[in-house]
Amino acid sequence: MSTNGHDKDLLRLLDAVRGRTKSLIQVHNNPDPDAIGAAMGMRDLYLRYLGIGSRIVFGGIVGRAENRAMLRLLGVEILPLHKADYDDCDLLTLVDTQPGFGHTPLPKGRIPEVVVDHHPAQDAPEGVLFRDTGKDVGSTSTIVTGYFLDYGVPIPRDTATALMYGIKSDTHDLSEGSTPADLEAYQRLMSVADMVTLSRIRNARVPRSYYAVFGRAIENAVVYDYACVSNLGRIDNADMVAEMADFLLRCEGLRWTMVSGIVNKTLHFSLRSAGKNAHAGSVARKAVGVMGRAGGHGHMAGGQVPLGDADKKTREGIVQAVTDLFLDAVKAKRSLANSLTGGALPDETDTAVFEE
Ligand SMILES: [Mn+2]
Repeated sequence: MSTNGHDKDLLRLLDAVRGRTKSLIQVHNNPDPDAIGAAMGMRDLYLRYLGIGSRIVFGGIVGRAENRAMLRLLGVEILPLHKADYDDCDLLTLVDTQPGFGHTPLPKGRIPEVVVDHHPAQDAPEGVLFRDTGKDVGSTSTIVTGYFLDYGVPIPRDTATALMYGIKSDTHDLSEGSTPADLEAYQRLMSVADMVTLSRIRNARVPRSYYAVFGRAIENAVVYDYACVSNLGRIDNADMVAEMADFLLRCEGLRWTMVSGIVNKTLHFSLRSAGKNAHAGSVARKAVGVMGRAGGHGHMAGGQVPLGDADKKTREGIVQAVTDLFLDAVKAKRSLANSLTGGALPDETDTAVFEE
């Protein structure tokens, strides 16, 4: 791909790993479409040029209905992390993540041979044979698409569909954080990808519990000034806090949303900001204080607070503490608290349309 100026990357990669026969491709826990798409691309390149199959492995779960549909409809075979045999692997590839990242556990001392990732580059440990990090692109799928495009390597249709979806979702439809390289990769993939399957992925059927979570998100939402906070209580899928934080941020007049929910013994929360220089990551770190961990970038961030065996009252206290620290960090006035939907409609349902 001419725009990224790294058109020898595929050659360097293949030179570094030639002769390897047992491949594991690991993505971060609870993988997203970008991680899955990029992993599929690496799998196909190894098959084509090294003649070897790969197992795609990760920990956690795939929660979002769209992501589950992606695996199903594109026939992606995956191996749960606990079944990965690192000893019987001479080619470990990390995709959409890097060594040392908390959401990508590795056996102690195991150094991956290959690292391909678009997040800010960390120092790689010695022993990494090929590293492609630190490029100014919005997704790992863009980097992997580049390997194909630079040498005119045909992209299998399912993989093109996955890479396209990966770029789309990591760049918010090619808006925030996207670069010309993302757009070029996306456009080139369009002619190969299966748009019908992509649409079926994006409109995946969801369980009724999905709507129950929406109901709770709206019901429990309190607007303080320009910041909206909602706690979902117990949920079975941590991805929902991010999805609801996005959903609520569309409300006019809001600059911040924070949505939290409890999965097993952990409070998960997501922050979203509509502002330009929002520093959501630093707000998230202030919101957890010393209680847990948090991270993120400009517009979006998230965090977790371990709850242990805390009783209901203690759990509520922790949610309140996170809320208070968040409102302080974004300087929202508590005196202007209101329910999200209060006063938004006339008191009685207008039935005029049904009358003669
Ligand atoms: Mn990514």
